[in-house]
Amino acid sequence: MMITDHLRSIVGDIGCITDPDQLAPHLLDQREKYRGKTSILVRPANTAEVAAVVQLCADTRVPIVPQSGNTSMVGGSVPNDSGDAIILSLSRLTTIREVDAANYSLCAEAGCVLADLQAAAADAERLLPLSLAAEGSCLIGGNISTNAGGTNVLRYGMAREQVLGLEVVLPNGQIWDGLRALRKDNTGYDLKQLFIGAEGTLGIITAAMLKLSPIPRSTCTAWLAVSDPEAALTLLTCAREASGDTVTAFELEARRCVDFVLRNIPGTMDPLTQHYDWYVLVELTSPASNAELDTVMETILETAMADGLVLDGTIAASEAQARALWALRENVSEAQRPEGGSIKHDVSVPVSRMPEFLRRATALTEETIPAARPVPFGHAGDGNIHFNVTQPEGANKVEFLTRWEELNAVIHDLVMEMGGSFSAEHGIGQLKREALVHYRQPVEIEMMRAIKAALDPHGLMNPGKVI
Ligand code: FAD
Ligand code: 2HG
Ligand code: ZN
Repeated sequence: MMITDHLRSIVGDIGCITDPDQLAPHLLDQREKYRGKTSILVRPANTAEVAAVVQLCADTRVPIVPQSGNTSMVGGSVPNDSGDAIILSLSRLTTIREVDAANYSLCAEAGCVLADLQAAAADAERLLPLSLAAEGSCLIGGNISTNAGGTNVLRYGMAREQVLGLEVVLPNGQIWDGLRALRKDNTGYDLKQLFIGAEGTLGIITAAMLKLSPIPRSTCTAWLAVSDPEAALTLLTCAREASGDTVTAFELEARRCVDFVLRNIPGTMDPLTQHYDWYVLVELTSPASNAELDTVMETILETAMADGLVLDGTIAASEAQARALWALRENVSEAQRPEGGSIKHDVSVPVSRMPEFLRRATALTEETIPAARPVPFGHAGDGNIHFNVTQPEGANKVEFLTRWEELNAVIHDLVMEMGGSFSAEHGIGQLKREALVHYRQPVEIEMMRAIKAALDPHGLMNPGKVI
């Protein structure tokens, strides 16, 4: 029997896609940088079927590319162009197995859409804090496999900090049930950490026990113009102190980002009459219904305006207004597309050095590609800047993108010199494999290779990614 027939006997016709037209969207990454090949995508219906597929692939030495929402920013979820690998999609594992409100935990299968899990937590009057612009299409298994960040990291941490336990199918097809719903469990190595952020190179996550938080009952969202990133940094400290550390989001963006959004995303509006160089979106939240966060924000702003940190701003008076302010931030990534080619840098530095980084990175970009347009934005409260650089106006996109590695090297060298990271939240995938070996210490690479060899001795799990 051919492997395809074997796979079909495990997952049935409904779980097999072999039609080239249906396969096509699964072969192209969302940035349209990598196009791979495969002859089959399998969609198992449950953990037992995942395990049977993985065991068959282990026995026959067929590589597997796990795929969730295919929103990876680093080409992690598409196969290479050899056509050797199958795609294993988790999209049919959609059961929420348990919500335990008193334990502040939720157990869900890997194929649940992040936004659906946020809604399920909210139904139980709890918060699943992980939040990112792709939340309507990314799946929780993909989020955990990339250790996703997003807009609430400042307060709640990355995906890793929201995982209490995992169920994983190991590369030999064994099922590991690590779905413990405990806050405290010091019993040997914390094995789940191996799979969080492993980008599918060590096993397949089939379910997760997630940590929930109290639901916010008071929220205040403000859109503020600041003179420069230094002012933003001072404002962050003031806001954290004056609000009793209730700052949940602190997102920075340059004027060019706002221009791109207003120009390219229908229905968006500039809430301020004048133009400024820099903006921050600040959100305060509290589980207390009487937290009076608008008053807290107004007090923060009075002082910040008197000190010249904040030049202008608006506080959302309704949920609809808050959503409109968020649209100015969440659409920046999408708004770049119509402007042509974009060379991306998902980097972090210590929060205290973020203004220095922005100054130096902008100057280096001007030196390297003079008319290119820096589009810096991101999770400034975490020191994570998406230092994206859009092509010069009217330039040739393909020609501009040939400068990708050159500009990456300049910006990544700067980041490393400043004690930062060349991949803050998007991971390594195919895009940053060489950078990983270049920038991480040999001893770190050795440890990573040892772990990979121990768990996946035949190198079948997402080959060509990460390590
Ligand atoms: P995929 O893209 O399908 O997969 C991601 C990786 O995990 C791949 O290597 C894949 O092989 C592996 N994988 C997938 N599922 C499993 C599984 N069940 N078991 C083992 N391995 C698996 N990221 C951030 O961190 N912060 C952001 O703010 C952010 N914003 C984004 C905004 C937009 C508009 C887009 C398009 C992407 C954004 N991302 C962001 C990038 C991306 O990492 C996240 O969207 C998300 O975490 C990926 O989830 P996914 O379901 O699409 O996974
Ligand atoms: C965001 O924060 C995402 O919006 C996307 O991480 C960043 O497009 C990008 O580079
Ligand atoms: Zn981001």
